[in-house]
Amino acid sequence: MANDKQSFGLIGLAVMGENLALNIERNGFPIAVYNRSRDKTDKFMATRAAGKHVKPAYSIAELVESLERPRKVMIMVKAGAPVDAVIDELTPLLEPGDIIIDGGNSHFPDTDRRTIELEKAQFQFIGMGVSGGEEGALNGPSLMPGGQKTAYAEIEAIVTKIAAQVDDGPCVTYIGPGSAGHYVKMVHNGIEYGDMQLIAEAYDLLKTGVGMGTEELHETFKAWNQTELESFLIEITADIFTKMDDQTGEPLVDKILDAAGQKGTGKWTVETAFDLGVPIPTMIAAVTARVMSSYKQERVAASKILTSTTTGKYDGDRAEFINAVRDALYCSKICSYAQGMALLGKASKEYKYGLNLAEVARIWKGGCIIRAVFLDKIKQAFKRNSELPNLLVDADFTQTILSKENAWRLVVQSAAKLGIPVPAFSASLDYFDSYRRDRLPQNLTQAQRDYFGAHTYERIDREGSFHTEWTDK
Ligand code: NBP
Repeated sequence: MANDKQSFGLIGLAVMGENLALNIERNGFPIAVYNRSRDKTDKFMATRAAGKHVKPAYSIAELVESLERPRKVMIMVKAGAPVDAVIDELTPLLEPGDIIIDGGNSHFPDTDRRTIELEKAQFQFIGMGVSGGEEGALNGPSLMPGGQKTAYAEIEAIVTKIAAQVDDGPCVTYIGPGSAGHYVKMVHNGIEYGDMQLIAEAYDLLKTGVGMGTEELHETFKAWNQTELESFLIEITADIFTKMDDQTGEPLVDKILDAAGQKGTGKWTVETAFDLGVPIPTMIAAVTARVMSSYKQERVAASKILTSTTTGKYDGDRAEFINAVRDALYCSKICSYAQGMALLGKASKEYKYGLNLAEVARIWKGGCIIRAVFLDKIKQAFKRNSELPNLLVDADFTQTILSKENAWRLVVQSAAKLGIPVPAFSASLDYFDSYRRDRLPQNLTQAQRDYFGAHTYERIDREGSFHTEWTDK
């Protein structure tokens, strides 16, 4: 009987799958779940899913059998080969018109390939970015679905209910065809890398340059969360400074090894930016900073050789400098988002995604890791002008950044003087300084290329391509 069937199927009961399943069930959609290792399913059914409208399946065939048509099956497993393995197992059991949703962090070229393969087999396919971690998945993530519009129409009722809800709607929208959803999620993660690195640099300046302890750091970030910087990442940063280590009674953050990993999405964002020729120096700096941090042993050894004469302490007006760090963080953040949105704009044209950047900013306002009050300003900027070439030239952002520019320069100068690395702050300032320059020194680069390789150059005063014999030889 049709009403015995479940509305939705989910494969993969790790952190994200479990929480999404509970979110979907809580919103009134009976769900069937399957995990490759049976013990996870059993544990889930015996604990968090107990007494809920969750039907366990112990084979993919059993899962498929339990679903109403067109079937909607979401795959929430590790990105890469596991997704293909699940699709291969799933497709012989499905019927034309059924919908497969890949909710993991799949690399967008994989999503394009799967879209073609699955469309050929008459299945509908949605590549959907999901952001918000464990808590978001359970209580309302930001969702970035891409693929066939007809498939989106089939899942719209579910995704609009389970997504985070903000003042201007649910944090989900149809992103675009093919890999549009996974592309936008990838750039979201690149921006997340940038935000996290910028906050880490502000922390270093306040800790090392100003001499703040964790209590004052907590108070400072808490106060910053009442300003234009208000965001999930600033909020959790303030919280982190209050957590004491159970074993030593000292601040836990000071006991954590300073080596961060970087998984696929940050690197992929950098790669695609180079492929499309879009400058994203802040995100590149953020990925590089994580890579550099992983050279812990070498850094410790080098610290004993490359001893510095700088004191590491700022000797100017303390309160003024703290405010300047906040302003520098905000200006750098604007540059980082300007880069991310410019990358999305270029990708939209190149890959024919048809992205609505105001909508992208809107669905990031809640649920996801980069959620912030600031995203509303970005939404407004793209609403004012959907063809805005860069956020920096939106009147609102121009005014903000120019009003804080001196503070930003003070911070980057001071960091250089003190020997505190601020790769993302300075990459952002360089981005600003390069973008606003009507003439950059690449005329010299072009002259050099023509000199050694006869690469030719263009002139500023005449049309055409020119070559010069630079020497008499
Ligand atoms: P993981 O990325 O840790 O993947 C674990 C799941 O994949 C388990 O259910 C595992 O089954 C299953 N799996 C693997 Br591994 N190989 C499989 C195969 N060949 N066939 C079937 N199942 C297989 O889980 P996650 O952290 O929940 O993330 C899921 C996806 O969501 C990933 O793409 C991730 O990048 C993305 N994501 C994660 C977060 C987050 O905060 N964790 C946030 C946003 C997006 P098993 O139990 O049998 O080993």
